[in-house]
Amino acid sequence: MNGAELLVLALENEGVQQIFGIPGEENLDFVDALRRSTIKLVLTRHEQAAAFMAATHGRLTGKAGVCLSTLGPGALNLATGAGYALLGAMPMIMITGQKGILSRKQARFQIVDIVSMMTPLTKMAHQITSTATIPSMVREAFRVAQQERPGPVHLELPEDIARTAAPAILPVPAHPIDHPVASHSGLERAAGLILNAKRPLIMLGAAASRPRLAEPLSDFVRRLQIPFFNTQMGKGSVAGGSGLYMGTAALSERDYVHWAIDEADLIIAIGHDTVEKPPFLMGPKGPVVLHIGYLPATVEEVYFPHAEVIGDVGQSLPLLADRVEGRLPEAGALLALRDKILARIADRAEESRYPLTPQRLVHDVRQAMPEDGIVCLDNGMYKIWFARNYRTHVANTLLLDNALATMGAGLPSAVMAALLNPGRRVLAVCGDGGFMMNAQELATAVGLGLDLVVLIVQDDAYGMIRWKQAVDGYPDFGMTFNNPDFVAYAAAYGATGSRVEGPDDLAPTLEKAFTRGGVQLVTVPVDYSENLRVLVDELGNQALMNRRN
Ligand SMILES: Cc1ncc(C[n+]2csc(CCOP(=O)(O)OP(=O)(O)O)c2C)c(N)n1
Ligand SMILES: [Mg+2]
Repeated sequence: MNGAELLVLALENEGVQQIFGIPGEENLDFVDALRRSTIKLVLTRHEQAAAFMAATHGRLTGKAGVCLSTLGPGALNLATGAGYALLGAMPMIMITGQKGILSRKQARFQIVDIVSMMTPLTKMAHQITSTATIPSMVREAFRVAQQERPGPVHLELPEDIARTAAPAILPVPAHPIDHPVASHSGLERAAGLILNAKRPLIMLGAAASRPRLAEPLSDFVRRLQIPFFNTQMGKGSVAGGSGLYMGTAALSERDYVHWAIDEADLIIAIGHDTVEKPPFLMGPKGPVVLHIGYLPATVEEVYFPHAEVIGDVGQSLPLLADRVEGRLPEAGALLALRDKILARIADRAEESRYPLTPQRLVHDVRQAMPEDGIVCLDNGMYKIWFARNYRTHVANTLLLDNALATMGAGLPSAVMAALLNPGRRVLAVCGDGGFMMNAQELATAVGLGLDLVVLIVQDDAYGMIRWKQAVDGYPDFGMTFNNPDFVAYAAAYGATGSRVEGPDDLAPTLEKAFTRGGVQLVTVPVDYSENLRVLVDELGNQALMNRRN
């Protein structure tokens, strides 16, 4: 057995079923060991996409996804994916090759210091320098990647270590890890705050979307009957129509959901992670914030909780509910605002206009998606509209990145979601800018034989930046571009393309695309004048009126 075979054995021991990436010659022993293993090698067309796929595996399953690249250029291409997994708290292992470390037959050709590059982008980055350490290093890598707060880990395997004879060491078996449970005093303090609140509100943050939390969270909300809102990455974590959903905070202030936030005297923030664009801004005047998380909150200018319940969230929630359930006559105080908020959000959702308004676009996508369908967003202006307007009923059915907020992850994340959920509808929603950043992964999707629909929101521009430019009073400059013919582009990959050509055409076009199966590309033109009308004029005026009152 050589080092590469021992590494593959250790990965099998962790339950790894597929590795995404692009090998280089320094990985050939590793690839050969994969050939003789149970692990499938999924080739992508760019390492960045491989990292997005592996990270999404971690996000959706809690088990680290694995990606692979060569040294230098390939490893550098993983950097954005590392940042995505680090900020997004997604467990991922990145394995990269390197020239031999025991001699330097090619001098410095292709060598850059990848471990140093990865160090600030990961929870841990190591070069493997001895075959004997491989089993323990791999176990440690998965433990670190998967344990709260999850994130990426990098292992570099130099080609001579890969080829060196390895001692027959068994992989280190994984043992069950229980998270520490919240302290009695923390739970009592929290219960006291909740019992005293006159207008309590729950906020579900990014960590609330951990796959194992869906049930305890839903139970908690149902038992307390306190209304809740989400951050963008906390969307969909309460199952079913609870009647308690108050909205999603896609903006930091002044949106309709902030009517409730501004009225609340206690916000119970479950799993909030300050990597997200702030869902509300704390200031000297309140409200009181109770932070429930696996780890203490980082203290920020805009987030400095007054009390915390730290420990396994899945265990904290029932313990807390036991202390307050049935003793909260004011639990629903803020519910009076619910209808008003949701009605404002739904405004113009069914308006027939061509090009489509973002509201109509979100509405029609929801029509085409069953409750358990998964929508994976890239980054662009439409993300704000989906976060505000798209109602979710099942955990992790709207995947978006409000942490690194990188363009280019929409399609790769959807490829992973489709691979993991072959029976469910999966839709990638990308801008015409973001789609083109990893459009080559259409080839990966077609090669994998996936059923996947990609919706391109077309404005022939980097719309979000164009919008910011306008809002900040700059002249309209430099943000528009020419697009390829997306239908022909899809056909070139062996996928099928279609265009939405009328105001009422989107839902039926999506329906047709899902029914046909395979990889389907649908383009829809969008009218982004609503960005100014709603997100600036309407909400700006609203804020002024609120101030006058
Ligand atoms: C990799 C990367 N580059 C640049 C940005 C900055 N940025 C955020 S949104 C955006 C425009 C996105 O354009 P598009 O994908 O067409 O979506 P639209 O806003 O037009 O709907 C840009 C350039 C980013 N977030 N990520
Ligand atoms: Mg665009």
